Amino acid sequence: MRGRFISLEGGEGAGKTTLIERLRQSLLSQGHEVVVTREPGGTPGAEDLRTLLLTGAADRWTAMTEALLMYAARVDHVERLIEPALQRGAWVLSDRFSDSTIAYQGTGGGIDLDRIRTIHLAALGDFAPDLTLILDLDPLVGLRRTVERGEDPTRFEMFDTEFHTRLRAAFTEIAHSEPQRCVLIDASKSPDDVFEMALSHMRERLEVKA
Ligand code: T5A
Repeated sequence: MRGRFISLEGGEGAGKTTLIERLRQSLLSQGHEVVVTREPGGTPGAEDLRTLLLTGAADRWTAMTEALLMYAARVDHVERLIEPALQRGAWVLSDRFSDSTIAYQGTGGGIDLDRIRTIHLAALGDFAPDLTLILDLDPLVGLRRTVERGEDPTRFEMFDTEFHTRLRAAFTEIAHSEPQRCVLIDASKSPDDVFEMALSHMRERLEVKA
């Protein structure tokens, strides 16, 4: 039986990595094979592209170059990791996927969203997650969480507050426009509460038992 593909989306520091680890444990305890991955990245080639995308000056790339690099990485990721895992029945949890390109390079970077959808269609056809959990959080709270973590900021974390505010609206819009695939989760709650909300959506939509 084909596995399930779940993507996690949201602004900076919304708690995706934290939630993914809990979901991984929960799915493992049900006996599933679980593949945890991330974008940009997930395969050796895509991780090389990640370094190009996330390091250097904030204006290193234009939004269209970013979108094309994201898709170059994504095709490698889908063809070499995600699709083979789904075919052998694994559950794939990806920290970001194509909605991030719509939000960051589209709404955030000013590229017409239909141009991004055209790139997606050309690169991946109608390939899409079975479920997308969108973590909704005030961008200032999320950015503060990333600062408190003490790591060097990525290129995108250096973009201004207005950019990050547009991202939040973009993710909300995606959730409202595709309710059959996406759910919006209040990420200002505790990690336990966020996990319970995510699990409850998975039970409802993907027949998860735990
Ligand atoms: N990008 C990506 C694009 O521009 N276009 C694209 O198409 C794609 C795919 C990736 C960057 O690439 C951009 C978007 C990103 O800027 P990244 O470093 O992977 O870069 O950045 P993020 O995906 O934003 O990952 P982060 O690690 O910054 O955030 P997470 O994973 O959402 O948050 P997490 O779990 O690490 O938590 C952050 C901190 O908050 C705490 C955690 O302990 C941690 O310290 N925390 C909570 N605190 C309070 N309450 C909660 N509920 C908490 N949950 C976590």
